[in-house]
Amino acid sequence: MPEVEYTVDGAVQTITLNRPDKMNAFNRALHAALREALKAARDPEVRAVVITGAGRGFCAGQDLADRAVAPGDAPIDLGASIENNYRPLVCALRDLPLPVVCAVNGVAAGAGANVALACDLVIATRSASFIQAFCRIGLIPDAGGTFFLPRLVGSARAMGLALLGDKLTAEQAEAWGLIWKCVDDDAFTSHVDALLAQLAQAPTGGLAAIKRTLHASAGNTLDAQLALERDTQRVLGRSADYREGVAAFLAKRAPHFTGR
Ligand code: T3D
Repeated sequence: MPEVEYTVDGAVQTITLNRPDKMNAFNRALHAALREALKAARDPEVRAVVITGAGRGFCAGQDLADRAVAPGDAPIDLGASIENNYRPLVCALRDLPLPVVCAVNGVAAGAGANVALACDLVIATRSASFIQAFCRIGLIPDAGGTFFLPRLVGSARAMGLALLGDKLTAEQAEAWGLIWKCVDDDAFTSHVDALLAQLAQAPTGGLAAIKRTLHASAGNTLDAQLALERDTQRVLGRSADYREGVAAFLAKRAPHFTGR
């Protein structure tokens, strides 16, 4: 059974983390397969990506059974795990010039929670939850957690989540602005499908630019950001999708974007 399954339907690539008996925890094989899937998402036919989990959980973070850390064992280099696996994963999600939706179908713990937060839109079932489990085993929130948490929910809530490792329900996560939306479990699939259909028909280059510029704002001054907006709008103004959007508006018809 492959650790990650991916399929393309129309312009939507669906990536499923597939170790359900281990709550889709990350081992080396799952990391490698996920990297492969995200590479495949660069196919020009793909215009939106969704990542979800098989079974009742989304992802329980690092597979702790992979770690030989009994007292007396030689210490292991977790830095290498971050450098070779989690860092490239978060960068791949951020750098993909497409909207990436994380469809959190159940618990998202440890790096599983933060990989979700590295995606562009997070939608979760009402029964899902988010757990910064790292403090329970003497680690810090990785996979971008120390970056995303304070930016998304502010430092008081970020500290509380990271220091206490309590379960945050999807409903609370939405109320706090940690995720985009929490929806009833029985409406989840149809909600996710509709979201993906909308994104896949949108002006893909424009969405990629929105993603890039919003992310860039975290490290920019206002002046630098205004310059980036000018330069980005200059490029987008030359695109076929911009011309189509304006023409469709003026003709009072639905636009047909090609992603170019
Ligand atoms: O090491 C490095 O590379 C550094 C990077 C670290 C990144 C990290 O992610 S560190 C944090 C690791 N994750 C955790 O600490 C979370 C551990 N899991 C849990 O707290 C709970 O399992 C959950 C809250 C996720 C789910 O709880 P529950 O009660 O719904 O399910 P369960 O019964 O605990 O788990 C179901 C099965 O999945 C179970 O296996 P079994 O007994 O049926 O054979 C359980 O052992 C397994 N499982 C869950 N999480 C992990 C796991 N197996 C390995 N690693 C896991 N992280």
